[in-house]
Amino acid sequence: MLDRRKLLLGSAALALSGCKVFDSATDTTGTLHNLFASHEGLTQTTQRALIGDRLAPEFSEADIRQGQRPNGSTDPTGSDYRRMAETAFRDYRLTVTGLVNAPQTLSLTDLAALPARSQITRHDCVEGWSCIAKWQGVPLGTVLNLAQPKITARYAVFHCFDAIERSLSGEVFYYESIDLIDAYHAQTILAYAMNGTPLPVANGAPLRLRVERQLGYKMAKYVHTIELTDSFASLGSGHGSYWADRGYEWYAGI
Ligand SMILES: Nc1nc2c(c(=O)[nH]1)N[C@H]1C(S)=C(S)[C@@H](COP(=O)(O)O)O[C@H]1N2
Ligand SMILES: [Mo]
Repeated sequence: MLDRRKLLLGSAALALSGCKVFDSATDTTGTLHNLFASHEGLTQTTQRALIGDRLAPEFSEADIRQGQRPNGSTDPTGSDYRRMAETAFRDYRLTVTGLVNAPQTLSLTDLAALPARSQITRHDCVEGWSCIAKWQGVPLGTVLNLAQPKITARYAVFHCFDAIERSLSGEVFYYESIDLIDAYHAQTILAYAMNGTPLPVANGAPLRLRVERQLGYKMAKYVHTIELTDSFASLGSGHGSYWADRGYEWYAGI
């Protein structure tokens, strides 16, 4: 496992060094340095100790130089998803379930009625590109409070509409998770708008996670269910996320 991880991270590093970074004017050396540092043995605990409650940098409208580059799944093909997309996600519902006292089913109208937060932040993909975009949505903590997490809850798991992998043994739908420290961080939001328009399908419509102090793959798009758990032993192969199950870090701090 460790060797496979080293191998993968080695190829990520190569991809980074050979890649034209999208937002080259914004502190690329810092980004690259932090990426390497985070993958070279700094544990989650050490990163947390260094980071504390720090906010990710926020930018101004003038720093938005291009659209958010779509990556990973960009057009889920499931028939339920397609039907909702055709009617502007009127029938979309977010389910909040698991270790909660008050499970929730929320429409986009319900979510839009909650206090919103807007932030202009930089998205860093492990492949070596970055984009600055404005994200608007509802703080995840606000939604979790509606559901009243049980004292035993430790993680928020995000289940997504897109089948990222298809094989003879079936479809694998994208999944991610964060701990409740990050879930309640001020900049962790469920975004329904981007750069002033409803979230495009390519970027995760109708609802995607923003967790600004971690890498892009943590920011689950096409979220339909948030499940609070105390472990992810029974999720995928047990590392807590689609990419973590394939050798990447679960805690992808930047
Ligand atoms: N559901 C889902 N979420 C996802 C992905 C995906 O393939 N499916 N890709 C991840 C990766 S690797 C990145 S960099 C970002 C890309 O977000 P964007 O398409 O808005 O740029 O989404 C992340 N979240
Ligand atoms: Mo990514």
